[in-house]
Amino acid sequence: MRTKPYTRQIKTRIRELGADLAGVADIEPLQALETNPTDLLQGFTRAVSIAVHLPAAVFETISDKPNPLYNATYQTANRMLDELALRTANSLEKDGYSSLPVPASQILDQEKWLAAISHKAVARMAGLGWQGKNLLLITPEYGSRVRLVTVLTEAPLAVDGPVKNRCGTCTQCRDACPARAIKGASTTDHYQDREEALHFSRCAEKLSAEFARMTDIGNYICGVCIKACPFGRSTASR
Ligand code: B12
Repeated sequence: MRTKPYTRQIKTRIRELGADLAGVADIEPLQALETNPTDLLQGFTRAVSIAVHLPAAVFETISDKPNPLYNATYQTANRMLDELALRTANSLEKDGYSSLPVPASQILDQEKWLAAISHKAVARMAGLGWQGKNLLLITPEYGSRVRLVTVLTEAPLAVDGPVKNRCGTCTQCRDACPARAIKGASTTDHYQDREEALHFSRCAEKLSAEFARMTDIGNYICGVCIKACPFGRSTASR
């Protein structure tokens, strides 16, 4: 198996299934992440990060809180991502490589707000974008208007590297945040913990105690710091 042509073939397959971005991270640096279960990464050598973008126009319908239109798009993107991850894992398995799809939006620890693994950390190490001041993954193509999923695999794929943070002096996400949760701190690689970038409890409480209880929402969503990011904003709404 020649690594580079096989990696290109896998990425093409993922895009043909409907993904907008795909990259490959080495598992080794990700061992430092808290995972659930703790041995989640055992036996895997690579993590494939897959992104689906949400149209900029959807975010233009948001003012200072989520709305049912964004909620529906959020749910469709999660379904697409879970399907993309499953199809990718099955396809890699058919090629002879054990592979595990990690759900797009499953919270396993409700007290600490933790999933099986951070898709943002995987995506950053897979070169899809950088971790912005809003703590989200920012891609050059779509800004934060992407949702993410991860496939852990033992397939011998060529690794992509992190890209440089391009937030600079911009503070538009901090200024727009309805919970005043974003501190506006900069990082060259990634924040050491969530508190470095956010007043974390303000964000979590706003989404769980207020937005999720709104009529026709019922999910932990917001979308305001995503809308505020100038990267990936459509020309029409700039
Ligand atoms: C729990 C959760 C929440 C909680 C807690 C949020 C939070 N800030 O942690 C609540 C409900 C509040 C929430 C809110 C939101 N969420 Co949310 N959430 C998750 C979920 C399910 C788990 C996150 C998790 O376990 N974090 C653990 C912490 C420690 O990790 P982290 O936040 O990624 O940050 C650390 C690492 O990234 C690390 N890191 C980065 N690079 C590297 C590299 C290495 C080598 C290492 C060791 C570490 C490292 O540095 C950070 C600080 O420690 C993920 C899905 C998933 N499985 O990832 C979605 C997810 C993070 N959410 C997402 C989104 C979009 C949102 C909202 C905008 C809501 C919405 N959809 O409208 C807000 C944004 C809040 C914000 N600005 O942070 C998207 C982010 C997409 C993107 N472009 O980045 C995700 C990835 C879902 C998805 N499938 O796309 N969310």
